[in-house]
Amino acid sequence: MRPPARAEGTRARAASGEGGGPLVGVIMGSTSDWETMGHAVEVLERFGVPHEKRVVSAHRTPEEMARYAAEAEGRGLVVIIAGAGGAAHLPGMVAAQTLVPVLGVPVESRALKGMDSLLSIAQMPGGVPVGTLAIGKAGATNAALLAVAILATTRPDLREGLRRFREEQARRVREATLG
Ligand code: RP5
Repeated sequence: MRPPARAEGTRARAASGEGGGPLVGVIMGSTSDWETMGHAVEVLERFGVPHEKRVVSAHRTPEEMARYAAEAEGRGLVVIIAGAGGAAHLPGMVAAQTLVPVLGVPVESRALKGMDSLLSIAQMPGGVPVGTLAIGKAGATNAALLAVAILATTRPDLREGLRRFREEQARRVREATLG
């Protein structure tokens, strides 16, 4: 499958860090997922990564989901972060219809505390990968950090940003006081 010329151009732009359209797509199955998925967007904003956020439901708007996946590469998305809860089919069904890497975030469900979401996202059949993160806020945060790390393979500025982020995190642990 040869990527369209626009995708080639966007990849070059992603590599250089020049401005333009979104490089990371953050999608979620429902507005109720935003409380969790907002943490992914927060990280992308902190690193200055161009992104978009959208509700796309595998069950309630399957045609839109298919279109989003089919158009993702041509629109220049480099990574898709997909969050869903319960019967969490969104990340897998998007991954089935695009070559853009999909990171799945299991949203904590009320009934089963997100175990259903986790297993729905993690247990993909061999051949159609979804990079599955932890349930909830940690998963959303880490999905965005992984997206930044993927972009950082060709962006020294983002690599440096990640290095500073880790240093700052370590400093806070060392300086933590109890009681
Ligand atoms: C999933 O169903 C969504 O990802 C959400 O986590 C869950 C519940 O959705 P709502 O009923 O809150 O809209 O598709």
